[in-house]
Amino acid sequence: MTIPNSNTQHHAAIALGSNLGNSADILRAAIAALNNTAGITVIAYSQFYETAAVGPPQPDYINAAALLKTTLTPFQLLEHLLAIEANFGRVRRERWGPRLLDLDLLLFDQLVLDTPHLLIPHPRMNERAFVLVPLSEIAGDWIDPITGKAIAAMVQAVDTSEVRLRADLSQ
Ligand code: PH2
Ligand code: MG
Ligand code: MG
Repeated sequence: MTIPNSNTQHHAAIALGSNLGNSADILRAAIAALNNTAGITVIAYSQFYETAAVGPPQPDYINAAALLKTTLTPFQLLEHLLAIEANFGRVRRERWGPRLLDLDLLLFDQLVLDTPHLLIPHPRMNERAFVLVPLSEIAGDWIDPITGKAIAAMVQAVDTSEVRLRADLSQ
């Protein structure tokens, strides 16, 4: 397996989520922070969605997705995502518990990567409407390298009834 090097441009897709604090402001600031990171350009981001929490009982989330162009490796990109989460005050407590900011790396070109610290594609994205609905807005044609299916087809296979567009928050 070859890890992409730093000389070339890659495309990456990420999921953004927050269910503590002013979540829409936090997501907007996180998108700006990503775009201000050397080696990362935000090409597009989705509208914001209010979604019922999956996992332990906790407040609804605001979720979105972003499409990046990057010269970073997947591991460097992950480090930046974790640093931006930390800058927004995230303290890791229980798994799947409430958070100020969660940035998950979903896809990186057509790479399939299985390491203890990083799995690409994100192993649960195909069952998560709160990931697939925003992602399908900006990357419907992207083919998941595991299933061979386009994101636009994958979103058809999940229950999207608890993912509500918040057009009012999405400017
Ligand atoms: N993130 C989780 C667990 N549950 N539920 C929603 N609706 N949105 C999320 O982003 C989310 C979640 C763990 O990262
Ligand atoms: Mg997550
Ligand atoms: Mg995460």
